[in-house]
Amino acid sequence: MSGFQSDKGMQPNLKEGVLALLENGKGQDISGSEMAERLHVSRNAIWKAIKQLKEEGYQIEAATNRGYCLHSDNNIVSAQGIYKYLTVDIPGIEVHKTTVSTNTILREKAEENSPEGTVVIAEEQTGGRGRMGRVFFSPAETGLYMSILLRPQLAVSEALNITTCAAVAVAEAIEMNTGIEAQIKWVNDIYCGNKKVCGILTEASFDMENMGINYAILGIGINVFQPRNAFPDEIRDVADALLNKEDNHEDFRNRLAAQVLNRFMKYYDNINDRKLLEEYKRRSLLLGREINILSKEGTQKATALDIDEQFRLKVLMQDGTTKFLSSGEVSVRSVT
Ligand code: BT5
Repeated sequence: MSGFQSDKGMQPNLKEGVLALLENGKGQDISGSEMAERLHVSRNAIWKAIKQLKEEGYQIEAATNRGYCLHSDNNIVSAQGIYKYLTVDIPGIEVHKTTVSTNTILREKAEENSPEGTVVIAEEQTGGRGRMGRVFFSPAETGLYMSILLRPQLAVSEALNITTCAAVAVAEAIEMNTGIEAQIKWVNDIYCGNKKVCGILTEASFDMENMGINYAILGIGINVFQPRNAFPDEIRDVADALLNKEDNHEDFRNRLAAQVLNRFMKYYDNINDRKLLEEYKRRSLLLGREINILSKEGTQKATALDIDEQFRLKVLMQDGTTKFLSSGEVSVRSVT
Protein backbone atom coordinates (compact mmCIF):
# COMPACT_ATOMS: atom_id res chain seq x y z
CA MET A 1 0.00 0.00 0.00
CA SER A 2 1.38 3.40 -0.90
CA GLY A 3 1.52 6.35 1.46
CA PHE A 4 -1.10 8.21 -0.51
CA GLN A 5 -4.62 6.92 -0.92
CA SER A 6 -6.60 9.12 -3.20
CA ASP A 7 -9.59 8.98 -5.46
CA LYS A 8 -8.88 7.58 -8.88
CA GLY A 9 -8.31 10.35 -11.38
CA MET A 10 -7.67 13.01 -8.74
CA GLN A 11 -4.39 14.56 -7.69
CA PRO A 12 -2.97 12.77 -4.66
CA ASN A 13 -4.18 14.55 -1.57
CA LEU A 14 -1.31 16.14 0.31
CA LYS A 15 -3.22 16.30 3.57
CA GLU A 16 -3.73 12.52 3.46
CA GLY A 17 -0.02 12.06 2.74
CA VAL A 18 1.02 14.19 5.70
CA LEU A 19 -1.43 12.33 7.89
CA ALA A 20 -0.01 9.00 6.72
CA LEU A 21 3.51 10.06 7.71
CA LEU A 22 2.33 11.32 11.11
CA GLU A 23 0.27 8.19 11.74
CA ASN A 24 2.99 5.80 10.71
CA GLY A 25 5.31 7.38 13.24
CA LYS A 26 2.60 7.95 15.86
CA GLY A 27 4.00 9.54 18.97
CA GLN A 28 7.37 10.28 17.27
CA ASP A 29 8.44 13.67 15.94
CA ILE A 30 8.91 14.12 12.23
CA SER A 31 10.34 17.33 10.81
CA GLY A 32 8.61 19.52 8.23
CA SER A 33 11.61 19.27 5.92
CA GLU A 34 11.63 15.45 6.06
CA MET A 35 7.94 15.37 5.19
CA ALA A 36 8.50 17.89 2.39
CA GLU A 37 11.30 15.76 0.97
CA ARG A 38 9.34 12.52 1.18
CA LEU A 39 6.21 13.99 -0.36
CA HIS A 40 8.08 16.09 -2.94
CA VAL A 41 6.50 19.39 -1.94
CA SER A 42 7.66 22.62 -0.26
CA ARG A 43 7.82 23.03 3.52
CA ASN A 44 5.21 25.73 3.17
CA ALA A 45 2.84 23.22 1.59
CA ILE A 46 3.45 20.87 4.53
CA TRP A 47 2.74 23.68 6.96
CA LYS A 48 -0.58 24.43 5.20
CA ALA A 49 -1.59 20.77 5.30
CA ILE A 50 -0.77 20.58 9.04
CA LYS A 51 -2.84 23.71 9.63
CA GLN A 52 -5.78 22.14 7.81
CA LEU A 53 -5.49 18.91 9.79
CA LYS A 54 -5.45 20.85 13.06
CA GLU A 55 -8.59 22.70 11.98
CA GLU A 56 -10.23 19.32 11.43
CA GLY A 57 -9.49 18.37 15.00
CA TYR A 58 -6.23 16.41 14.81
CA GLN A 59 -4.05 17.04 17.82
CA ILE A 60 -0.71 17.81 16.23
CA GLU A 61 2.04 19.29 18.33
CA ALA A 62 4.84 21.33 16.80
CA ALA A 63 8.15 21.60 18.66
CA THR A 64 10.94 23.92 17.49
CA ASN A 65 13.83 21.99 15.95
CA ARG A 66 12.10 18.66 16.36
CA GLY A 67 9.09 18.77 14.08
CA TYR A 68 5.55 17.57 14.30
CA CYS A 69 3.98 14.85 16.38
CA LEU A 70 0.48 13.37 16.25
CA HIS A 71 -1.04 12.69 19.63
CA SER A 72 -1.95 9.07 20.06
CA ASP A 73 -5.29 9.77 21.74
CA ASN A 74 -6.81 11.05 18.51
CA ASN A 75 -10.15 9.51 17.91
CA ILE A 76 -10.71 10.85 14.45
CA VAL A 77 -11.84 8.85 11.47
CA SER A 78 -9.34 9.02 8.61
CA ALA A 79 -8.58 7.07 5.44
CA GLN A 80 -5.05 6.38 6.64
CA GLY A 81 -6.31 5.30 10.04
CA ILE A 82 -8.63 2.78 8.36
CA TYR A 83 -6.08 1.48 5.85
CA LYS A 84 -3.85 0.45 8.75
CA TYR A 85 -6.35 -2.26 9.73
CA LEU A 86 -7.58 -3.32 6.29
CA THR A 87 -6.87 -6.81 4.99
CA VAL A 88 -8.96 -6.42 1.81
CA ASP A 89 -8.38 -4.29 -1.24
CA ILE A 90 -10.26 -1.00 -1.12
CA PRO A 91 -9.53 1.36 -4.04
CA GLY A 92 -10.34 4.62 -2.27
CA ILE A 93 -11.69 5.98 0.99
CA GLU A 94 -12.96 9.53 1.26
CA VAL A 95 -13.70 10.91 4.73
CA HIS A 96 -15.87 13.98 5.20
CA LYS A 97 -16.24 15.92 8.40
CA THR A 98 -19.86 16.59 7.54
CA THR A 99 -22.09 15.86 4.58
CA VAL A 100 -25.76 15.48 3.74
CA SER A 101 -25.66 11.72 3.17
CA THR A 102 -22.77 9.44 2.28
CA ASN A 103 -25.16 7.42 0.09
CA THR A 104 -25.89 10.54 -1.98
CA ILE A 105 -22.20 11.39 -2.46
CA LEU A 106 -21.38 7.85 -3.44
CA ARG A 107 -24.23 7.68 -5.91
CA GLU A 108 -22.64 10.64 -7.73
CA LYS A 109 -19.33 8.78 -7.73
CA ALA A 110 -21.02 5.66 -9.05
CA GLU A 111 -22.42 7.65 -11.97
CA GLU A 112 -18.88 8.96 -12.60
CA ASN A 113 -17.67 5.34 -12.90
CA SER A 114 -15.82 5.04 -9.60
CA PRO A 115 -14.71 1.44 -9.06
CA GLU A 116 -16.35 -1.18 -6.91
CA GLY A 117 -15.26 -0.95 -3.31
CA THR A 118 -15.01 2.86 -3.24
CA VAL A 119 -15.91 4.05 0.26
CA VAL A 120 -17.30 7.36 1.50
CA ILE A 121 -17.44 8.07 5.23
CA ALA A 122 -18.74 11.03 7.20
CA GLU A 123 -18.42 11.99 10.83
CA GLU A 124 -21.79 13.74 10.61
CA GLN A 125 -24.74 13.63 8.21
CA THR A 126 -27.22 16.46 8.02
CA GLY A 127 -29.63 14.42 5.90
CA GLY A 128 -28.85 10.82 6.91
CA ARG A 129 -31.67 8.63 5.69
CA GLY A 130 -33.24 5.30 6.43
CA ARG A 131 -35.69 3.26 4.39
CA MET A 132 -38.86 4.78 2.95
CA GLY A 133 -37.73 8.36 3.45
CA ARG A 134 -37.16 7.98 7.17
CA VAL A 135 -34.49 10.00 8.96
CA PHE A 136 -31.34 8.37 10.32
CA PHE A 137 -30.05 10.51 13.18
CA SER A 138 -26.35 11.10 12.43
CA PRO A 139 -24.82 13.64 14.85
CA ALA A 140 -21.19 14.83 14.75
CA GLU A 141 -18.24 12.96 16.24
CA THR A 142 -20.16 10.06 17.70
CA GLY A 143 -21.02 7.71 14.87
CA LEU A 144 -19.65 5.98 11.85
CA TYR A 145 -21.61 6.71 8.68
CA MET A 146 -20.21 4.76 5.79
CA SER A 147 -21.22 3.88 2.22
CA ILE A 148 -19.64 1.30 -0.05
CA LEU A 149 -20.04 1.21 -3.84
CA LEU A 150 -20.76 -2.24 -5.27
CA ARG A 151 -21.12 -3.47 -8.82
CA PRO A 152 -22.46 -6.97 -8.24
CA GLN A 153 -23.41 -9.63 -10.76
CA LEU A 154 -26.76 -10.17 -9.12
CA ALA A 155 -30.35 -10.36 -10.25
CA VAL A 156 -32.67 -7.67 -8.94
CA SER A 157 -34.29 -10.27 -6.71
CA GLU A 158 -30.95 -10.92 -5.00
CA ALA A 159 -30.27 -7.32 -3.98
CA LEU A 160 -31.36 -8.12 -0.44
CA ASN A 161 -28.32 -10.40 -0.04
CA ILE A 162 -26.10 -7.31 0.06
CA THR A 163 -27.91 -6.02 3.14
CA THR A 164 -27.68 -9.41 4.81
CA CYS A 165 -23.91 -9.68 4.15
CA ALA A 166 -23.52 -6.26 5.75
CA ALA A 167 -25.68 -7.15 8.74
CA VAL A 168 -23.59 -10.22 9.56
CA ALA A 169 -20.34 -8.30 8.96
CA VAL A 170 -21.36 -5.43 11.25
CA ALA A 171 -22.55 -7.78 14.00
CA GLU A 172 -19.25 -9.67 13.90
CA ALA A 173 -17.15 -6.49 13.83
CA ILE A 174 -19.05 -5.08 16.82
CA GLU A 175 -18.48 -8.25 18.82
CA MET A 176 -14.80 -8.41 17.91
CA ASN A 177 -14.25 -4.81 19.04
CA THR A 178 -16.44 -4.57 22.10
CA GLY A 179 -17.26 -8.09 23.28
CA ILE A 180 -20.92 -7.01 23.27
CA GLU A 181 -23.32 -9.52 21.72
CA ALA A 182 -24.87 -8.15 18.54
CA GLN A 183 -28.09 -9.45 17.02
CA ILE A 184 -29.77 -8.87 13.68
CA LYS A 185 -33.33 -7.69 13.55
CA TRP A 186 -34.65 -8.77 10.18
CA VAL A 187 -33.97 -7.29 7.85
CA ASN A 188 -31.52 -4.43 8.25
CA ASP A 189 -30.98 -3.45 11.87
CA ILE A 190 -28.33 -4.44 14.38
CA TYR A 191 -29.34 -4.57 18.00
CA CYS A 192 -27.29 -4.76 21.19
CA GLY A 193 -29.22 -5.47 24.38
CA ASN A 194 -32.59 -4.98 22.67
CA LYS A 195 -31.75 -1.53 21.30
CA LYS A 196 -30.79 -0.48 17.79
CA VAL A 197 -27.14 0.47 17.38
CA CYS A 198 -26.92 0.28 13.59
CA GLY A 199 -29.12 0.63 10.53
CA ILE A 200 -28.33 -0.48 6.99
CA LEU A 201 -29.72 0.99 3.78
CA THR A 202 -28.94 -0.53 0.38
CA GLU A 203 -29.96 1.56 -2.61
CA ALA A 204 -29.58 0.07 -6.08
CA SER A 205 -29.67 1.26 -9.65
CA PHE A 206 -31.35 -1.38 -11.77
CA ASP A 207 -30.69 -2.32 -15.36
CA MET A 208 -34.21 -2.97 -16.60
CA GLU A 209 -33.07 -4.63 -19.83
CA ASN A 210 -31.14 -7.40 -18.13
CA MET A 211 -33.10 -7.38 -14.90
CA GLY A 212 -29.77 -6.96 -13.15
CA ILE A 213 -28.12 -4.41 -10.89
CA ASN A 214 -26.01 -1.61 -12.39
CA TYR A 215 -24.61 -0.68 -9.05
CA ALA A 216 -25.61 -0.69 -5.42
CA ILE A 217 -24.79 1.74 -2.64
CA LEU A 218 -24.56 0.02 0.71
CA GLY A 219 -24.99 2.51 3.56
CA ILE A 220 -24.18 1.59 7.15
CA GLY A 221 -24.79 3.86 10.13
CA ILE A 222 -23.41 2.80 13.51
CA ASN A 223 -23.97 4.68 16.79
CA VAL A 224 -20.50 4.37 18.31
CA PHE A 225 -20.51 6.88 21.19
CA GLN A 226 -23.52 8.24 23.06
CA PRO A 227 -24.49 11.53 21.38
CA ARG A 228 -23.48 14.60 23.36
CA ASN A 229 -27.08 15.80 23.75
CA ALA A 230 -28.63 12.33 24.01
CA PHE A 231 -30.79 10.70 21.35
CA PRO A 232 -33.84 12.71 20.26
CA ASP A 233 -37.08 11.91 22.10
CA GLU A 234 -38.57 9.99 19.15
CA ILE A 235 -35.85 7.34 19.24
CA ARG A 236 -34.63 7.48 22.84
CA ASP A 237 -36.39 4.24 23.74
CA VAL A 238 -35.18 2.30 20.72
CA ALA A 239 -31.67 3.60 20.00
CA ASP A 240 -28.40 3.01 21.82
CA ALA A 241 -24.65 3.42 21.23
CA LEU A 242 -21.79 0.98 21.63
CA LEU A 243 -19.62 3.06 23.97
CA ASN A 244 -19.63 6.00 26.32
CA LYS A 245 -17.69 9.02 25.11
CA GLU A 246 -15.50 8.92 28.22
CA ASP A 247 -14.30 5.44 27.32
CA ASN A 248 -11.19 6.34 25.42
CA HIS A 249 -10.98 3.55 22.91
CA GLU A 250 -7.92 4.39 20.88
CA ASP A 251 -8.67 4.48 17.18
CA PHE A 252 -11.98 2.69 17.76
CA ARG A 253 -13.92 4.00 14.79
CA ASN A 254 -11.05 3.42 12.34
CA ARG A 255 -10.69 -0.15 13.55
CA LEU A 256 -14.42 -0.76 13.45
CA ALA A 257 -14.73 0.66 9.92
CA ALA A 258 -11.87 -1.52 8.69
CA GLN A 259 -13.24 -4.64 10.31
CA VAL A 260 -16.70 -4.06 8.88
CA LEU A 261 -15.08 -3.73 5.44
CA ASN A 262 -12.83 -6.78 5.96
CA ARG A 263 -15.72 -8.97 6.99
CA PHE A 264 -18.23 -7.57 4.53
CA MET A 265 -15.95 -8.15 1.53
CA LYS A 266 -15.44 -11.77 2.56
CA TYR A 267 -19.17 -12.47 2.68
CA TYR A 268 -19.81 -10.41 -0.45
CA ASP A 269 -17.26 -12.43 -2.43
CA ASN A 270 -19.22 -15.58 -1.50
CA ILE A 271 -22.64 -14.00 -1.49
CA ASN A 272 -24.50 -17.21 -2.32
CA ASP A 273 -22.69 -19.30 0.29
CA ARG A 274 -25.02 -21.03 2.77
CA LYS A 275 -22.76 -19.94 5.61
CA LEU A 276 -24.15 -16.42 5.28
CA LEU A 277 -27.71 -17.61 5.88
CA GLU A 278 -26.59 -19.74 8.82
CA GLU A 279 -24.76 -16.82 10.45
CA TYR A 280 -27.69 -14.51 9.76
CA LYS A 281 -30.15 -16.92 11.36
CA ARG A 282 -27.89 -17.65 14.31
CA ARG A 283 -27.91 -13.95 15.16
CA SER A 284 -31.57 -13.33 14.46
CA LEU A 285 -33.43 -11.41 17.12
CA LEU A 286 -36.85 -12.41 15.83
CA LEU A 287 -36.85 -16.17 15.37
CA GLY A 288 -39.24 -17.92 17.72
CA ARG A 289 -40.63 -14.60 18.99
CA GLU A 290 -44.11 -13.14 18.92
CA ILE A 291 -44.14 -10.20 16.52
CA ASN A 292 -46.34 -7.48 15.08
CA ILE A 293 -46.37 -7.08 11.32
CA LEU A 294 -46.94 -3.41 10.54
CA SER A 295 -48.41 -2.39 7.21
CA LYS A 296 -50.63 0.27 5.71
CA GLU A 297 -53.61 -1.99 6.35
CA GLY A 298 -52.79 -2.13 10.07
CA THR A 299 -51.01 -4.39 12.54
CA GLN A 300 -51.20 -8.17 12.47
CA LYS A 301 -49.96 -10.53 15.13
CA ALA A 302 -47.74 -13.46 14.16
CA THR A 303 -44.89 -15.72 15.27
CA ALA A 304 -41.52 -15.52 13.47
CA LEU A 305 -40.64 -19.08 12.44
CA ASP A 306 -37.68 -19.04 10.09
CA ILE A 307 -35.67 -17.17 7.45
CA ASP A 308 -35.49 -18.86 4.07
CA GLU A 309 -32.76 -18.93 1.42
CA GLN A 310 -34.03 -15.68 -0.11
CA PHE A 311 -33.83 -14.09 3.34
CA ARG A 312 -37.60 -13.91 3.57
CA LEU A 313 -39.13 -14.08 7.03
CA LYS A 314 -41.45 -17.07 7.44
CA VAL A 315 -44.24 -16.24 9.87
CA LEU A 316 -47.15 -18.11 11.41
CA MET A 317 -50.28 -15.98 11.37
CA GLN A 318 -52.92 -16.20 14.08
CA ASP A 319 -55.33 -17.97 11.71
CA GLY A 320 -52.83 -20.81 11.39
CA THR A 321 -51.57 -19.93 7.88
CA THR A 322 -47.91 -19.29 7.09
CA LYS A 323 -46.60 -16.33 5.09
CA PHE A 324 -43.21 -15.31 3.68
CA LEU A 325 -42.33 -11.62 4.07
CA SER A 326 -39.65 -10.24 1.77
CA SER A 327 -39.66 -6.71 3.12
CA GLY A 328 -41.57 -4.58 5.54
CA GLU A 329 -41.70 -3.61 9.12
CA VAL A 330 -41.99 -5.90 12.08
CA SER A 331 -41.62 -5.34 15.79
CA VAL A 332 -41.19 -7.70 18.69
CA ARG A 333 -44.37 -8.07 20.72
CA SER A 334 -43.97 -8.20 24.46
CA VAL A 335 -45.93 -11.15 25.73
CA THR A 336 -47.61 -10.61 29.05
C1 BT5 B 1 -32.21 2.41 8.69
O1 BT5 B 1 -33.44 2.62 8.16
O2 BT5 B 1 -31.96 2.16 9.85
C2 BT5 B 1 -31.07 2.60 7.69
C3 BT5 B 1 -30.06 3.58 8.18
C4 BT5 B 1 -28.89 3.72 7.22
C5 BT5 B 1 -28.00 4.83 7.63
C6 BT5 B 1 -26.76 4.90 6.75
S1 BT5 B 1 -25.58 5.99 7.37
C7 BT5 B 1 -24.68 5.93 5.93
C8 BT5 B 1 -25.69 5.95 4.81
N1 BT5 B 1 -26.08 7.30 4.46
C9 BT5 B 1 -27.38 7.51 4.67
O3 BT5 B 1 -27.98 8.58 4.45
N2 BT5 B 1 -27.95 6.40 5.19
C10 BT5 B 1 -26.99 5.33 5.32
P1 BT5 B 1 -34.82 2.17 8.84
O4 BT5 B 1 -34.81 0.70 9.07
O5 BT5 B 1 -35.85 2.73 7.95
O6 BT5 B 1 -34.83 2.85 10.24
C11 BT5 B 1 -35.05 4.21 10.41
C12 BT5 B 1 -35.64 4.38 11.80
O7 BT5 B 1 -34.64 4.07 12.79
C13 BT5 B 1 -36.09 5.79 12.12
O8 BT5 B 1 -37.41 6.01 11.71
C14 BT5 B 1 -35.93 5.84 13.65
O9 BT5 B 1 -37.03 5.24 14.28
C15 BT5 B 1 -34.74 4.95 13.90
N3 BT5 B 1 -33.47 5.72 13.98
C16 BT5 B 1 -33.14 6.88 13.39
N4 BT5 B 1 -31.87 7.22 13.65
C17 BT5 B 1 -31.37 6.24 14.44
C18 BT5 B 1 -30.12 6.02 15.05
N5 BT5 B 1 -29.08 6.86 14.91
N6 BT5 B 1 -29.98 4.89 15.81
C19 BT5 B 1 -30.99 4.02 15.99
N7 BT5 B 1 -32.21 4.19 15.43
C20 BT5 B 1 -32.40 5.28 14.66
